[in-house]
Amino acid sequence: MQKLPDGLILLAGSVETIRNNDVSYVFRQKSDFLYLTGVPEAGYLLMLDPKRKRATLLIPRVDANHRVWLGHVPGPSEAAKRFGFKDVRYTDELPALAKAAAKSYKNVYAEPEALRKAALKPSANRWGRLRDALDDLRATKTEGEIEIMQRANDVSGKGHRAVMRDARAGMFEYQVQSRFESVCLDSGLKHLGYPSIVAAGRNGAVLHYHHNDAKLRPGELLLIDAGAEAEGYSADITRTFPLGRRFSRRQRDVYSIVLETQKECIRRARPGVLSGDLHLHSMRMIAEGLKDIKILKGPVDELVSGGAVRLFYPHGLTHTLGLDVHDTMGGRRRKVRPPANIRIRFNAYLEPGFVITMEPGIYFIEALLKDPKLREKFRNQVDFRRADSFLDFGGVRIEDDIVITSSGAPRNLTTVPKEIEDVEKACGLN
Ligand SMILES: [Mn+2]
Repeated sequence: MQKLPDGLILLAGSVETIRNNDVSYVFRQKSDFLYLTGVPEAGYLLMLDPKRKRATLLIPRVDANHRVWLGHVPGPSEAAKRFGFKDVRYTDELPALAKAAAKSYKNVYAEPEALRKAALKPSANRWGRLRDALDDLRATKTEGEIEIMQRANDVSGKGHRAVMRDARAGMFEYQVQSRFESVCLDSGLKHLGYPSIVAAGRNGAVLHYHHNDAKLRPGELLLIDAGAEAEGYSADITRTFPLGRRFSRRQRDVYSIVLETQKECIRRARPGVLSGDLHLHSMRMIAEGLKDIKILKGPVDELVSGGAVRLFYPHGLTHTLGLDVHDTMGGRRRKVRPPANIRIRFNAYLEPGFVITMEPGIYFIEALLKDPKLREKFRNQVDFRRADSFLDFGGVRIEDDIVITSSGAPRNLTTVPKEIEDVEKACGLN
């Protein structure tokens, strides 16, 4: 209301989505609506009237039949208490309420769906500005939000530790997934922030692998990227560990490059630092490391600017995290030019209260390494014969969730083992 004092503000929550016949998809509230209301129920609306400093929560009017099938649904006084609103009305009252309130304003700031429900004329609507205001607000987390995100991380971390302890050759990837997800559900977190990636061996080189149905073989690496959400706020954690008690020599070599890169980028994640510069730095460190193990050759600057390092590290270092696993960045990213010639989605000056991931990786991706055009283009910078010998390796990614703080040192929400000896200890049984 402070950001948009000159218009009526309307937002719609999610409604149930039919999967087939009378079966719905699992319900997930829209992140913006959850952010402003904390309401996890379907069919709600929100009206904010800045001049009168009034927030009205609108709840669906349900009939007895609905209660027969779905049980208890809060009425107005219960919703007021549970969600902390003084003013609660039924959604079928919205057109009359909105029409009266809109008389005091020239503008309406409404999500298209909410505008339709309010039966207001679209001409005065400035949805883009509401979108931007919400993005700005959501980009910086409060202490309370960070506490919830710590809980999502703690529970997800427990799941990751259980996976390290229990995963062993002979199991299937979906059994590892089940181990992780059962810990989260068992701790009361019913939803994941994104589909779990459980990738053994060469599947680890598929960035958004989702089949999760291969058998785990001894000596392979297992990469698991998984996080649960608490009150809508997601964790986003990746670990890579050996199936078999110890990392092999080459697994250790590649893992160490990724780990050192990740730790250095976390150390540098401070207010005022451009996330694009961190990404650039991570590319340099990975190029350096791949030179050390004789996969890349030539000056690091050229490996980075020419794109050779991108064959092995083709994704971003970091993204914001919150109610969406790839969260909002506000208007901040539009104002900043990315460093060098790198193309990245998240490019903004870090601010206190940002929660971001830090997730460098190295992969041996057949689709890139076997591409004749790329082989020709990078023939002086990549030792392809050596790189080919890693095609069964898969990939390594290590990902933690970091809070940017005003005092300087970043706060790491993720507590899953990542140092080589700690990982080997945590994998003690497999
Ligand atoms: Mn991530």
